[in-house]
Order: sequence, then structure tokens, then C-alpha cells
Amino acid sequence: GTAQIGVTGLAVMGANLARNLARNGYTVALHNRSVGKTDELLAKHGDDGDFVRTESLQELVDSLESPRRILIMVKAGAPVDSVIESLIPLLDRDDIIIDGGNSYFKDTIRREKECAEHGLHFVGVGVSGGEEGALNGPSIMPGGSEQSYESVGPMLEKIAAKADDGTPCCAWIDTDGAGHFVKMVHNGIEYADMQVIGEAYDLLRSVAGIEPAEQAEVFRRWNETDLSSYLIEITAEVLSQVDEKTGKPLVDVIVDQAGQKGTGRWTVQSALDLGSPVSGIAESVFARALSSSEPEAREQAQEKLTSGLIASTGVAHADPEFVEDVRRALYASKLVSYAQGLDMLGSAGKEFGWDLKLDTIASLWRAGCIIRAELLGEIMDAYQGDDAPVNMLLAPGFLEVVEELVPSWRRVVVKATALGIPVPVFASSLSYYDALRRKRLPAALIQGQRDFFGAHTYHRVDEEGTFHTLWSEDRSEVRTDGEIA
Ligand code: NBP
Repeated sequence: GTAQIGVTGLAVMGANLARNLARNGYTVALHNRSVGKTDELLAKHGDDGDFVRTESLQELVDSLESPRRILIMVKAGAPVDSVIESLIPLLDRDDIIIDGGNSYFKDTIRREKECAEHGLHFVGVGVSGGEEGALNGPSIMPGGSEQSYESVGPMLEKIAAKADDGTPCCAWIDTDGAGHFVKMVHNGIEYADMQVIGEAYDLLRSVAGIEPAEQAEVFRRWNETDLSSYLIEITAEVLSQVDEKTGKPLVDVIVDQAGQKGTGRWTVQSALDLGSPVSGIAESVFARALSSSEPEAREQAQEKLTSGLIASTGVAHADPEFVEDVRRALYASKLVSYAQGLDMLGSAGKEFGWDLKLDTIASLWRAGCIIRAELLGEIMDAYQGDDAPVNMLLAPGFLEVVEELVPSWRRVVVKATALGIPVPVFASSLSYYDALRRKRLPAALIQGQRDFFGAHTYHRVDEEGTFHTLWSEDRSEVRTDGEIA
């Protein structure tokens, strides 16, 4: 065969990646379980470049130059295993299977091992940017062996988005599941990013009376500030959309129950396993769950839980000071979400043996992906060099910025709380900030409680060692052997 890469799974993502590859000069062999999608792609976009039509995995394999590169873009989960299983007997040593779907990183670790047993390379690749990114340049986060990157890296870099400085938003992350892990955390941050924008929208509307069309202008202005990002840009688009049927703002006819496909949930589950405090990301996943999984409870609560509501907001229509406070609270909460996501990557690196370079990872998110933002260039700078900050909020570039945002941030959380407007991520991010900088945390009391009921022991502030109080005896303190329980 002579095709340089094969793509199997030609739904939106696979079709667009195949077209992107062809437009960049590669000969692309096409395969889909049902041949209809293959023919549809060829009929509509056959002149994007050189394609080879195949009807079976055997034909796909035969059409490829050796060592083969096959990109799987089928639905995440069992379909990926089924395709791998069918491919294994057809492939030769050193062929490369690439999974560009949203696979769970532990599945990727397992699949890499299985493929390695057959002498095959398995490259789990995180791809972000939706349909549009897949076609015109996504952000690409590849894992797998460093050797396989030599073969697939140049192709992936060619089709990836380019940052403003021209560098491709694609770089080898680390072995096995590292690429999918980083993509997962990207999505977790994306959940938080969207939720904080949602909280800002709710406050602007409910407190300052700014209706959607007028808010679209606010978001357009905000997009010229340090908030500048894809998600702020599309928020303005969505808010300015008028429903064809009713003439109302579209956002008012959309049911307020947010969906999720699972990557946010995976991020939080993994964070719990790692003991990584991604409170803002977690709150954003829970906020979606609360919106959609409790319709009956929401309905009853609207009628029955009505105490404590304040009639007047005390804020004039579109009060510029309040609007600016909300903008700052949004930016501060966003910074915390990124700080938490990056912190989680640090913990995962230690747990899974990956050398995750946070400056490189931030650089890959500068273009092509959903969380692309001005901010990412600054995060990249903050993590460059040898003395990386222990927490993003403590990086010289961010320290002063956050400190300046705090008064607005507090005013907004207080106002929202007084008025009964939920701001789970604004508030939990502020608590994270406050907990980080607090001199004494009530964790000391918790250690005392743990020692009381479970003899879990504690450390003292003034002496080395591990201690236990004999709570049910004479309450004297004893020194115990070993580590704290
Ligand atoms: P889907 O996730 O909707 O999957 C559809 C494709 O999977 C079709 O080609 C279908 O073949 C194939 N397929 C299924 Br379903 N079961 C199969 C099986 N047992 N064996 C072989 N093929 C099977 O496609 P997508 O939306 O293009 O997404 C592809 C991947 O990219 C997913 O992992 C997704 O999470 C990820 N992703 C999507 C986006 C996005 O914006 N949509 C963004 C980033 C990542 P058929 O045509 O014969 O039914």
C-alpha cells in the first residue's frame, strides 16, 4: 500500500481529521464500519486531497505503507476495544494504532500494554477543538512511546492548530495514557470555565438587570480584556441569538438542564483518587448535575423553599462598578480553576510516572482547543525555566494580579449570597484561595477528633514525632511509633 495514514470511524471528528490530513498533503485511506459514511465523505469532500476508499479493515490495512499508521475515531469505550481486537491479527510488528477519541486514560494504559504484547505501538491522543478544530487545526495531546511519536508526531504537528508565534499546538506528552489524561484535565477546566461564565451571566442579569442582547455587548467588551478567550467570544454569540419561533432571546427558550458526556466527571473522580483539591472543577460538574438530575426536587423547591429572598438588589441597571466587579470575580475564579487543574497534573505525574511539562501543556492549549485564551500564554511563561511555582497563583506573573482581584471577588460572592443567587465556582474558588493563604486551618481540630474516636494520632507544632491522647483513660498524651494513621 501507499497511503500514509488510515482513518477508521468517519463520523464528524474522524471525517474532519481525515480531511485535515488530506489537505495537508497526506494520502489518507478511509474506513468506516458502515460504508455509507465513507462514500458520503468522498462525494462531498473527495477533492480535499488524496483519499483511498476501503470497505473493510483488511483493505484498510493493505492500503497503507509500512510501518502502518491507523487512526481510530470511533465512539469512546467498547467500540475502541472492538476495533483494536479486529486490527491486531491484521497488523505487523511496529505498526502504530492511534486512538484520537475521548478515551479514559486508564483504558489507554491497558490498551497500550495489550498492543505492546503484540509488538504494536499504541498512541492515545487527546484531540480538542470539536468539529471545527478537527478540520482546521485542533489542539493535540499525544501519549504513547517516544519512538512512535517520531513516526506520527510530524503528521500530527502538521494538522494541529498553530499558536500566534507559529508553533504547533501538538507535542509529545509522555508514555501510555498521559495524552488522554491531559485532555481529560483540559475538559475539566473547560467545565469550570463555562460554569464561571454562566455565574457571571446570571449575576449580570439577576442583579444588574442586563438582558441577553445587552450582555452580548458586555462579553464582547470583556473579550478585549485579560479574559479574552474562545469561550467568552462564543458566549457573546449565544447571548445575541434571537429565537426564530418566539422572538425571545434563544437562551430563554433553552431548557436549563446541562448535559455532560463524562470527561468532567472523570477529572473529578481521578482528582479524588489523587487527593487533588480541584474544588472549582468539581463544583462545575456538580452544578450541571444539579441542573439536570433533580427536576422534581427543583420544581418543588421553587414553590416551597422561599425564605430569605431579598426583593431589591440595590444595584442600578448595568451599574458599571458592579459589572467590573463581576468581570474580576470571573477572572479570579478562572485563575483558580487553572491553578487547580495544573496542580492535579503535577500530582498525576508523580502517581503515574509521567514527566508532565506544564509550560508545554499550557502552550498546547493556546490555540485549537475549547479553552484557548490569552491567559495560556502567560501560564506558559509562568512555568518556563527551572523554578516552577508550587502553585500557579504564586507565580510572579499572577501573584499581583490575583491580589488585585480579591476585593471585587469578595463583594460579588457576598452580594450573590445575600441575594440567594448560586455561585458555586465563584464561592468555592474564593474559599480555595482563602484556605491556601490561611495561617491556621481547622484541620487541627479534625486531627483532634480523629484521634479521639479512632486513635489516628497527630503531629505537634512544637515537637517532632507522632502523638496520641489517651482520651478514654486519664487524657494524658503518649508518643507513638511510626507515621500518622
Ligand atoms: P461518535 O462518538 O458519534 O462515534 C461514531 C462512530 O463510531 C461511527 O463512525 C460509528 O460507525 C463508529 N462505531 C460505533 Br458507534 N460502534 C462501533 C463499533 N463497534 N465498531 C466500529 N465502529 C463503531 O463520533 P464522533 O462524534 O466523531 O467522535 C469520535 C471520538 O472523538 C469520540 O471518542 C468522541 O468523544 C471524540 N471527540 C468528539 C468531539 C466532538 O466535538 N464531537 C470532540 C473531541 C473528541 P457507524 O457509522 O458504522 O455507526
